[in-house]
Amino acid sequence: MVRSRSSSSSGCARYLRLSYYLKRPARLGFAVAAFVFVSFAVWDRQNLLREHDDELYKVNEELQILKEQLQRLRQSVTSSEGIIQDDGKSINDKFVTNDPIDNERREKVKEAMIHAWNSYEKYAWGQDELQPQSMNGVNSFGGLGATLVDSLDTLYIMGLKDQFQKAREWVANSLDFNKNYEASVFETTIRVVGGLLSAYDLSGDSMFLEKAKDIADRLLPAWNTPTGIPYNRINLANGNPHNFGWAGGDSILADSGTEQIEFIALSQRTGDLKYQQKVEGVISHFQKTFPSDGLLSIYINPNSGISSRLQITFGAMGDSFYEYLLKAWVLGNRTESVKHYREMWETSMKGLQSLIRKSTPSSFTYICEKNGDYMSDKMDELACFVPGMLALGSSSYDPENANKILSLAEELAWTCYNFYDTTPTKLAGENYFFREGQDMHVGTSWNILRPETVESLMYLWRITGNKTYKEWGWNIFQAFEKNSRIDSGYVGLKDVTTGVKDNMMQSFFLAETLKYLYLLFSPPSLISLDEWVFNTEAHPLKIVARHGEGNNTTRDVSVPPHRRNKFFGRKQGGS
Ligand code: DMJ
Repeated sequence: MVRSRSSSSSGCARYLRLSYYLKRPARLGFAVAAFVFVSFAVWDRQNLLREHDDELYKVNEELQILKEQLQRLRQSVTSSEGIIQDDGKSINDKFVTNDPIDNERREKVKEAMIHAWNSYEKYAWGQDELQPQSMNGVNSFGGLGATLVDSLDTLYIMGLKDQFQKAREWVANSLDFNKNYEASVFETTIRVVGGLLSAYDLSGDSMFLEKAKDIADRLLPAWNTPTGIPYNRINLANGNPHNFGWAGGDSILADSGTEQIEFIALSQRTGDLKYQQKVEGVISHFQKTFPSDGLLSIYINPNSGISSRLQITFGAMGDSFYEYLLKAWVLGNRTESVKHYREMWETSMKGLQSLIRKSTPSSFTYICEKNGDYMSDKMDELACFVPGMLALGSSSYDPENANKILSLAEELAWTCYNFYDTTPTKLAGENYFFREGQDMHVGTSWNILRPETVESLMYLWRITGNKTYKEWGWNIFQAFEKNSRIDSGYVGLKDVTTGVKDNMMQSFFLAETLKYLYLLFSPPSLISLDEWVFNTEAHPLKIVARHGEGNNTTRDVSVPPHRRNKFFGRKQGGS
């Protein structure tokens, strides 16, 4: 038995010896064939598994897109019962307040929108902006129907169904992006991509999404730089990007860091990650060298990533970069994968606090600008978006810091309101200087119908419940009615101290100023801040979970599984 067991084991062992095969070529041939066959079978199976993995990934992505479309369809059914089917006189009870004064004021704002829209329709239909005094249109953005696209969601939210429908037909049949025009990447993104995406989110009409994709595809080559920081202008027809001549070859901070939420939203809605990857590359670049105060110069070289001039501001050219750090986190459902946006934003808010000063004698809180080491006591009205941003971001701090941030927001809102209240027309100038013993005084004295202060009032009222903010908003609205309304639309003022009028109805007056005022007198459930995030042009985008994510996962969704596997395989192999 013992012998026979050992002979049987040595019988098996001989198959492992090379000499066994070398003795007979037939055996060798058979062994090689068997080896090739088995290797092929294993390789083929692994390939099948990988393909299966890829397929599964694609199916999951499609499923996610279908889910989102379904969600939007449901929403548009709700909307057609509530918002859009409405003729404006019988808006769904859900969106009417119990307060007759609010309702009356809201109707007044809506009437202002109808007046602005009718004027645009009559004198400038399909053009970028209306010049109300001369009663003609101008194509200040390359002929992309800026006012029309910027107004879509405002019309929708206000229940102006016929106007929305007519504008929708123009977008479907006449909006053509194939223009030999050097477009601003920033302006085109916030107004056109943002406006179309918001119209899509509200209505569920996929034509808007197709159009948003078309224009975003034309903008994408702007991000092809060594650092990923985009050039700020691009030819819409041939895709040649470059920077503004006056910026000496540099890119501008706000122009380069205010595309995140539109492009991430576009990736979420199309399932194509290329948009998200481009704009997130910019943030990854900044993240590597983010300063401890989180404040970046408004001039950055897109080739080297270096800022040769240190100029810091929460006003023109800096503003919405900080706004989008917070809003990319909100749009990303405040999950782990977008945590870095929140962290960067909180760092920048520490930096912001280092720029805060108080005026004398009245103790108005204001935000300085910084040029090198020099602090300038100048604040743009543009920086009046800050109170709203702080209020929006305040709730996720610990209670002590939340209070501190909210108090700062309220102090700054008081200053911004006084930018309006202290002028003879009760409309704010473009910027203000603060001098020892003299509080604030107007610097550049025009008013171009900007929204930032009423935007902040809307956030502050929603977040604190303090009705004073509604009163301030109403006063500002009345000042616009008194000074800016003419028979053929709304104009800005060349000078807020004299009331002399200009000849331009800015598209953001319809997109932002009137929308925020309307929402200020509406219940907070209308475009709830829990479900929507406003882009910097006041276009609400629906908050949806990022692809393949639950609420608190850390998975990197920008890399499909087969690529992750390959990368992991290479690392494991040590090569
Ligand atoms: C708008 O286009 C946007 O709000 C932008 O962020 C700043 N400038 C105007 C409004 O003032």
